[in-house]
Amino acid sequence: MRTQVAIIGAGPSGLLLSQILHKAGIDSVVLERKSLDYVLGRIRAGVLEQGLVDMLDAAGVGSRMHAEGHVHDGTELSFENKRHRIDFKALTGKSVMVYGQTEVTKDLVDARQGADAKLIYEAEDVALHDFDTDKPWVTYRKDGVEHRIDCDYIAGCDGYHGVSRASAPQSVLKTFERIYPFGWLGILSETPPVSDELIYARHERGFALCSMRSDVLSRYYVQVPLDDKVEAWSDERFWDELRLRIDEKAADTIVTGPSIEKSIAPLRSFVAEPMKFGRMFLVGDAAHIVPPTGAKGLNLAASDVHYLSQALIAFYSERDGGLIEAYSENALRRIWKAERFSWWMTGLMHTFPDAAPFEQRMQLAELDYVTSSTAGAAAMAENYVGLPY
Ligand code: FAS
Ligand code: PHB
Repeated sequence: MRTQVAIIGAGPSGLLLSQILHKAGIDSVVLERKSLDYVLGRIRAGVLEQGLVDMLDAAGVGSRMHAEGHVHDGTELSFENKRHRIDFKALTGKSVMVYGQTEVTKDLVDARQGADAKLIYEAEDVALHDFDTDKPWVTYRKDGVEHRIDCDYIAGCDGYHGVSRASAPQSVLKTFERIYPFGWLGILSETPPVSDELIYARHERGFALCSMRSDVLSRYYVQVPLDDKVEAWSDERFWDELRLRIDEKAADTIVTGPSIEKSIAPLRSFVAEPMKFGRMFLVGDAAHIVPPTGAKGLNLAASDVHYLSQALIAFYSERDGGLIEAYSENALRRIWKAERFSWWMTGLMHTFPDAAPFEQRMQLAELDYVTSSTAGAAAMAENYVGLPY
């Protein structure tokens, strides 16, 4: 088989890249190691920046998002039993869209399947070859049969545990990482959200987040120790702990119910540089991870896809390779600013086991500043709604 761009991974990065290239008349094949059902069963991000909303619209997959998603003009920071609203719209003129990553993935799969795209699920042992030459190729096994795909470029959209970054020359690859001393226990429940907007809560017992997927589907998180186990958390224990960490008004009005999904995710900051190795590119979680506190993970994958798709379109339409050569530098400039914001917001809202009383006071002073200063609130708001591409 031959294609112009071989895409490894059918998460949001791989599917969005494939759809945008298709709209530009560029052929791709997407190789995914899991089944479609497995990919669609993952519960992940919930907040879309305007940049991603615009990309989904341009890719022709935004209609259900606009019909079912919720536009949020602000968010609430809760600490010392009081809620403070950060008014994105007034401070930046922008909003965010609350619409689950699972739904984005479903919309992209529907669009790709509708265009008879070559999406190959349960592709085993994907391997990348000769991407340091102008004739790269990829191999994989499907139903016991080995296959080869010759291509012009390889897009490694295969996430943090994928094969693409592992295939990069390790002597060239540089990584930067911070592992946080806690995780997030998240649940999904078929209950009405406790508030119209998200509530980020800082409490001495630990961070909590009240989010949602729709008017009847809520998403909640509490910070837990790194060695905690989901089995140790009954629904009742979760709801009791969440009530202790959010403000009294929310605790008194929250509607609880059985969890339909419950899991613990670790938190890390991670960046791999560079993001281009010959004719192979790293995209999305394959190149970087952020703690979900700033709601940046999915949105950073989108801006990588923006830079790479623009570069490939310029190459195939005008034989201009300039943006291809600049891909890594362009993507990393935005990535590092989102890494900084995610690290800052995580430090602001979580309790750190080894934090001295002085650091705890610094957290409260920073929260007091951000919620009482227009400049402080604007700095948070412009990062949360998404810095320009
Ligand atoms: P993904 O990891 O989504 O997709 C990579 C795909 O490649 C997967 O389908 C995988 O199966 C496939 N793959 C891997 N290795 C392969 C191989 N060798 N061959 C073929 N295919 C291979 N972000 C937020 O903004 N907000 C959140 O609240 C949030 N919560 C998260 C919770 C969890 C538990 C996790 C893990 C992440 C969360 N994220 C969140 C981040 C997440 O949304 C990612 O940023 C987003 O999925 C990135 O998309 P991709 O780059 O496509 O990577
Ligand atoms: C979510 O709804 O899953 C969500 C929202 C905002 C975050 C993290 C997760 O910062």
